[in-house]
Amino acid sequence: MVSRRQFISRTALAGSALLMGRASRAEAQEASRIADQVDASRAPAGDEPQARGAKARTSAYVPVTTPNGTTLPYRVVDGVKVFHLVAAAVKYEFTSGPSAECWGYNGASPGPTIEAVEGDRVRFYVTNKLPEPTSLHWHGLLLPNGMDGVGGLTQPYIREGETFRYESTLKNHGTFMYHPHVDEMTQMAMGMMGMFIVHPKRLSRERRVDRDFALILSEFSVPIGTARPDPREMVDFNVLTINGKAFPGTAPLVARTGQRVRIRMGNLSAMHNHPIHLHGYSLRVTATDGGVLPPSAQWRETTVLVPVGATRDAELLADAPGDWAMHCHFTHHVMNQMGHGGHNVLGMERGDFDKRMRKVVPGYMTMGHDGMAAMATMRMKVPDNSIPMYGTEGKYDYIDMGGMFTVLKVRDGLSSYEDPGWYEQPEGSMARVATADELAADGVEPGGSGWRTSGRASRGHAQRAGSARSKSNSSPLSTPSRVSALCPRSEAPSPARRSVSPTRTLPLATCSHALRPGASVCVTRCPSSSRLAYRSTS
Ligand SMILES: [Cu+2]
Repeated sequence: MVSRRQFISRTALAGSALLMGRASRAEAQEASRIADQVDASRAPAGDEPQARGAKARTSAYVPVTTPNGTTLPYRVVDGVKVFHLVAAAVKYEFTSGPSAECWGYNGASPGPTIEAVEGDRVRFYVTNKLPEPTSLHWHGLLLPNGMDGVGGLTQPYIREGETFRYESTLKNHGTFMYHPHVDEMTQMAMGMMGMFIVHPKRLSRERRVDRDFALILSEFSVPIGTARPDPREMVDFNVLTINGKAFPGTAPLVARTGQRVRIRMGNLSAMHNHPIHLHGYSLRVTATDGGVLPPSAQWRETTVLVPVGATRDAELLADAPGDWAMHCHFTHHVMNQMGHGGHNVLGMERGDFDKRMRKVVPGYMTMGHDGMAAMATMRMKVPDNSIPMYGTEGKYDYIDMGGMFTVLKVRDGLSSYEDPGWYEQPEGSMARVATADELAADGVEPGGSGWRTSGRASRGHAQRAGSARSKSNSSPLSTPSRVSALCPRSEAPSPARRSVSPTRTLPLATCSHALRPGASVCVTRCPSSSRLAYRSTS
């Protein structure tokens, strides 16, 4: 039974194969096979694994999804997969609005993701429409030396207007990249790069995933108001991108609850490694561009450092629905165009400074004296062709991040991988403003510091601690969980006995790090959580 969607995608792909001229039965079959794979990846209701019960099988991979990007089409000629990349200038939007003249491949920067299977014979035609020579290097692929694409070393330059031919058999599988190896500094700073995914010939059950994402990280220096990235920049990059987009232009990674997800990350930034942090999950790093790691060598992280000129595959089981932030943990890499000049005015008492300044600088306004969060929503007019510093309106408030930031959206029962919108938090599961009753019940004084020493909560603490002591002499430190909190300053209190009430004596450790001058802090270790608890006693 062929669904309507299957029919359309097969017809389209088979049709495009026919239109390419040298159509054959093999090509049509190949197109149909790709259509099946594409269909499998895009139909959440029908994408159950086909490898169930089989230890290993011939590769029927789930095609890679490149958020904000595309996959490079190919045609099969006499058993060889033939691809064509055209290097040329491209007018490019980093996020909605501002654009720059970048250089890329096939009208995109970064170029389309190349996808093939280990053992494939592949042929690449590379046409140079740039104003200078180029070449194409296949980063991480094991190829004959003459196909390695290093201008001058392994091949002549591809000069303006020329088309070069690269051909090889894919020996290794994994997550790789492609980029020029002539005038590297300029050409990569202008956006010339792409991902190259080689699926294994035989796909073990362990390596099977339901969603497979490819992300390439890059950084640009586009001085505000200018039209092109500045390749000379070494430090101050102001447009940080995932697949060429800065948040809020980055498309989310969408998965259905229960799916296995692989996130392939490559970094071809000029100067920065990027620690990519995913909220809500523990990532398992399963591969680098050197190959798949054996299970014993894989490691778990929540922040995967992706060095320049390297790739990392990280995997997770999408068992927690929600909108999970995923971003570079360099705080300056989750900012859009940010001026780094000027003086630090944080904490400045403005007084009539602005008024006096406006006499010499019309419209002058001191910004950042009380933090920068408010600047996100000021809707200040930004110079021509620049990206506002911060992000976008979120479901609950403003999301004050930009740059290398995206969202993993996990949902139950998805019927499509289109952006499902913002997550609806289940009743009672979201952080919110505390009520006065709750504060009183837990003895929290928002205006003070530490815990209340009188009233219901503190009496309750003393009573509970006392009763715990009476029940068990060996565990007198029972600390009610509601007063359990990490001591903000010390994790290593010196043991001591102190009196905390006129009538009850508890063995407590004293912490020399007072929460406020003159206050002393009792530190205990909660026997159930083994966390340190602190309580102000004055
Ligand atoms: Cu970064």
